[in-house]
Amino acid sequence: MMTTRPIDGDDARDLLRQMQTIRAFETRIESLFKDGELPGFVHSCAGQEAIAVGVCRQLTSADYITSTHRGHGHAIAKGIALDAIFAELYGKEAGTCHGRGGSMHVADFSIGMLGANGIVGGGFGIAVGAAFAIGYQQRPDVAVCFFGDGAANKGTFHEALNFAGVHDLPVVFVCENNRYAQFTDASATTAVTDISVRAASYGIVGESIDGNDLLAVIDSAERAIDRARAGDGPTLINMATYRHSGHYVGDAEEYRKRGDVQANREQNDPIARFTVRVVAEGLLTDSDVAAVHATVDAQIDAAHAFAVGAPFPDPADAMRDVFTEGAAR
Ligand SMILES: Cc1ncc(C[n+]2csc(CCOP(=O)(O)OP(=O)(O)O)c2C)c(N)n1
Ligand SMILES: [Mg+2]
Repeated sequence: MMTTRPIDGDDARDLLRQMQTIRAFETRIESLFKDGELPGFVHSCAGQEAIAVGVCRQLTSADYITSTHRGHGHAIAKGIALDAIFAELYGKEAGTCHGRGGSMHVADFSIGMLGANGIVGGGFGIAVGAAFAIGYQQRPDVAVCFFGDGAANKGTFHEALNFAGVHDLPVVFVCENNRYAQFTDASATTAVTDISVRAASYGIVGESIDGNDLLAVIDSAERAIDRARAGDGPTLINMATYRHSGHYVGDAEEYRKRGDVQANREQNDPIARFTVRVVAEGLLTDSDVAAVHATVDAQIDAAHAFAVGAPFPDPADAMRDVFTEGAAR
């Protein structure tokens, strides 16, 4: 496994900025939700930022991603406007889905973000359909399906990976293996710890990596995406990670040990690990890092203020966008 891919100072700054943007967004959202300021339901991806950033770094806006209920990081890494995702979570008209989607249904087709999804395992078929369309249209693009370890036990996983394998589709399946599905440890629900071993059943390439090592994520994603673009078929990647927060904001977390959570936060934080590394290698200084954090905080403040100040949709428009143009009513 190559984990020493060379990056320069500009790369390091940009990668840190992206991961920190996701972390700061999630931290802010979590506190707003706890304060009763934010409506809906929120699942934080804090702790899993390296996967979203490392994978989406290899993608253009013509490539597709499908996401999960824990999808803010994927949307941000794919390039969604911060104002628009913040407004979406507030249910405002300026949101990416005009406030109709909220946290679990953020989507922005203009950048190839085909949607977060409240249905666990709901992204598999969408990603494979998108990859089939890419092949049919003979485009050079790829589709990436982000999903959790729990979703890997859904029937849709088998159907989608088998179909993708049979048709050699340009799709990459990225399992964010954070060791829990809702309130259940993976050992109680999943017969293997490495989801990528299942790739053999579908005649596709499987790989397992440390998903909290950003550079390992970049290497692995690059290999898989290059393979898909070259017409060499799908890849299933198991990316080991850990979620810092509960399943959702407000989870009492009785199913995991405080010490384990603390140890992962302190020793396995993808942002801290990356920061220590790039500072040690002389790519960034401590003041560069502080400047990135300050810039990100200012952007989150601005997006938050925009979302709070933005108007709600007009109730008269409640049925708008429910039916497509010309559909029977
Ligand atoms: C079809 C379906 N079944 C059950 C649920 C309830 N549910 C929401 S998240 C979740 C666990 C998902 O675990 P995993 O795929 O590992 O994702 P993670 O939350 O760890 O990111 C479950 C069972 C759901 N939303 N949809
Ligand atoms: Mg999980």
